[in-house]
Amino acid sequence: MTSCRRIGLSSSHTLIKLTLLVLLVPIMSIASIFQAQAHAEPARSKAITQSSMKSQSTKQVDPQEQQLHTGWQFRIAPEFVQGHTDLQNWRTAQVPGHIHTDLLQHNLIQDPYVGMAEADLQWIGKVDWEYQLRFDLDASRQKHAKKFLQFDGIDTFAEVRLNGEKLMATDNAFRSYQVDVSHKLKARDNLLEVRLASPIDTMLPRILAMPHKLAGNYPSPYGDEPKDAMTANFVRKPGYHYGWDWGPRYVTAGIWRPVKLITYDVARIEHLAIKQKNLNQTLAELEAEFEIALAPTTLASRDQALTLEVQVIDPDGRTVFTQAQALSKDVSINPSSNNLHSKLKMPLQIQKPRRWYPRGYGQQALYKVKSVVKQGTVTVAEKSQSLGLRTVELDRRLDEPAKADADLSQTLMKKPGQAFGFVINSVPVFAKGANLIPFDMFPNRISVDQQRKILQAARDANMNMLRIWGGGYYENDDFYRMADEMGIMIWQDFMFGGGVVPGYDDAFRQNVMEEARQQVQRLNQHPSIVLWCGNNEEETAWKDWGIGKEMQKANPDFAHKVWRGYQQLFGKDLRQVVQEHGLGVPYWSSSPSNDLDDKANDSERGDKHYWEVWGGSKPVEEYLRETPRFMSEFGLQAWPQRSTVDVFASREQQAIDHPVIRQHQKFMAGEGNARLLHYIRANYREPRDFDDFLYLSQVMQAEGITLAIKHHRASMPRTMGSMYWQLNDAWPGASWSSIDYFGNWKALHYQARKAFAPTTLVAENLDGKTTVFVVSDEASSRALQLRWRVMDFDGKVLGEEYHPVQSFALGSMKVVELDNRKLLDKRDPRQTFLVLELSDAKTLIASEVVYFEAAKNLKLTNADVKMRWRFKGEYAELQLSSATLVRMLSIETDALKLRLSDNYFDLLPQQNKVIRISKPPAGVSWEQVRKQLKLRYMNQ
Ligand code: BMA
Repeated sequence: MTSCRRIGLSSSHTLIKLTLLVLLVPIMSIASIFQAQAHAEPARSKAITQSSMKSQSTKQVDPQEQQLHTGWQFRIAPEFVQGHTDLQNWRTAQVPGHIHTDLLQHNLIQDPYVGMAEADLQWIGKVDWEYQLRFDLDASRQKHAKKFLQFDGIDTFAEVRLNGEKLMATDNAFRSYQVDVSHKLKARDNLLEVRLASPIDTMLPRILAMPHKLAGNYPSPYGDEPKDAMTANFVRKPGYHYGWDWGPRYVTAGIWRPVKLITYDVARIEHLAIKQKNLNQTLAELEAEFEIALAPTTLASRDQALTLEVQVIDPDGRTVFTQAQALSKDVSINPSSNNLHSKLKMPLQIQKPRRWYPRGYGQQALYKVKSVVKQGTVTVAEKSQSLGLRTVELDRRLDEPAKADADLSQTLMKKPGQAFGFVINSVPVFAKGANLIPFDMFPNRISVDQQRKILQAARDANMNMLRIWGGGYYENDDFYRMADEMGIMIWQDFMFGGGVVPGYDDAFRQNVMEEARQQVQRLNQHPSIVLWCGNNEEETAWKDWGIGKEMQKANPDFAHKVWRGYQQLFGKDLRQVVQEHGLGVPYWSSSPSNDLDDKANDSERGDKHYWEVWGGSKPVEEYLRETPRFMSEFGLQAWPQRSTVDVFASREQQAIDHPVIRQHQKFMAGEGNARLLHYIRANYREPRDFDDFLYLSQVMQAEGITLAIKHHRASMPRTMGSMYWQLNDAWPGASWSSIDYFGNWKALHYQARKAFAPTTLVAENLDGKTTVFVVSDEASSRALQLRWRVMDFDGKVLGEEYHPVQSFALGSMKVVELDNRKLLDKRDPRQTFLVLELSDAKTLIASEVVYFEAAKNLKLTNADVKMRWRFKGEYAELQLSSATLVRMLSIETDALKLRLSDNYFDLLPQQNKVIRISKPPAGVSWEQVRKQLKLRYMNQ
């Protein structure tokens, strides 16, 4: 059974047929598109990213670790050879990697992102695979007393053997597994074997035997698993691999995170957690907690004492604290690894500490804590960690009863509303951002540079928070390190993405707890992480989508057991892990929720996912009537630009209802385009052709989402966050993202940058009134000036006023409410508009344009946009101007991959707008840019 929440408008909406376009460009492979990518991207030979590409990671190399990444091979498991004889021989494999990308690397399958590949590739998830590595032990490591094999991530059901002997079985892709192999390794020719079982078929017998199934999210349309016996919610594996409403179904398998050999002779620093005891202007009092594993030989030789030396280095590289302490010989056995270990606490102090702030609120000061274990004067173990000092609180205050309410008894009876907002270093921070989904179906082929590009785009759009959504995976260390450096706060979901999970099953919960402990311990030093959240939409699915009620009807006892299991896992167990290991970061049981309050998705309390617009087909203006405490999800779809569509569809296939296009539109199995047309038709025009459809979908998305963002910001402090769904894409296709799979900005991303600007103007046109607000995330108030003009489309000013305003620090202020009828003064609303500008003594800070009619009703004249070029070597300036108003001008550079300082804007009559354009990639001349660049706008 699946959820039916976002269905709304019927699919009976007739799709328009578009004239088939002439085939101009053959389908490019994902590979060649990547090659044509921005010059910053290194060239790659295939869709597959070579491991060498990932070398940009700045992570320090630990001398006790050796990566086991070269020399792996793969093949299909012998029992599955029938029908796949071509796969029975060993071939070179990429580790870390995925089976799909290995098959693609050897041209054994078609590109999973191109055309209609999906149905044909489902068999990959239904067979077993084998990986093997032969390796010698480095001479330097042979003599080490302790040797461990560590897999940081195996996806998912694996049996691991070393030299013929079974080492372990795994069943959780989010866990790291470590085995002691001190007595199992040979000097030469070790054989490490990993057999990966089909995730679907491993689970299926168990699910089929259940009298009542648990509702999952997206059933497979391909028959690889029964629609009423979904396996995904029982498996600790990225949920989106099983298909989502923005991505394909590829139930992949693989050794997807690093494999290491860890060896040492004396000691190893396993964990370091730095607790903040007290933080004020003059002093930071910290306590470093070490867990140090010791080799038995170390204990035997009590003659040479071990010391731990710690050094704190400030953001400028100066050592500001040092401390040494003898290592106690009080050791215990670590139950999870069976290692001898010693726990040690050491107080640290930093005078005049510099704090870490989210972007826009201060600097991202990062200290470094270096620790070494010494035996005499010899360093035997070391560990470095960065440290950001900051406090995080969740504002959960109850609303005070409304004073103006005449009927006191009514007021007292009403349950008070309850805030949800982040307070960092005692400053209430309005969260501006978006939801992040996985970067790829096969995440390991994404390089650190590609991750950085997406994070940088978030930062460039004035965002300060991203939510790592629960249907994917926990990101790698590099990602969080970059978020720390950029000041992007991270709302981290645990990996539960919708669909009921068997929380009642003790073994399942134990498995999750170990995963959670590992992940929280791995990530707790990152100041960017400001929230751990139990899951995505599981509570609301149970309470609001009918899942709980249906199960209650079918089997009340089982329903009771399932809900109890939910409360145990998300209400207690995960909360406890975060309390123990999260270093003070708050826990929230589900998004949306009020942390297990009666109602899960409440506009008065907690965080909100609002999908009446899009899912419920309500008009975008409804965003102005929804004012929650924290908007953690809302979204509108748009298609990516033409060059991205070219990757998977030929020009002939590029029509709204073509099967290839529908295959890349996952909302309601291809019906999402009807929903898009519904919104485009409501406010804009009928798309003239497929290109126009792409353009209008982006314009619609940008204007709709920024309407909501601005409303949320204007509603501060009642509303303290605006996080749209979704920032990025996992493959090239239609989705709610503002950046496409290749990193290209959609219209929304340009407009979100303005809507999220530190200080801006908001003009809400609703019910015949235009209400103007000034909102600001700046720490102090400023004297500003507001000017507004009523104009016609030829630029004639019909009325003008100036108002001094004092902006409100960290808040929103209503400046004026204007009556639209008075503003218009009987003039035609179809050719009159309002321009508002906010400036300080010197510069224009923000501007807003208000129309009194939907774009489709405006009497736009056929504008003649003048382009004037100035070439400056490294960049060019393009000056755009027009005598009359140009609505939603888009500069289309398509496959050229140029960076533009702005795009998708209204060009006011007689305005001169200068756009800065980055230098084209090697091999493309400015002359070509000039010829290929096209303008598109609503007037045409
Ligand atoms: C949100 C998410 C996803 C989904 C998106 C669009 O609520 O949590 O599950 O992809 O909506 O429907």
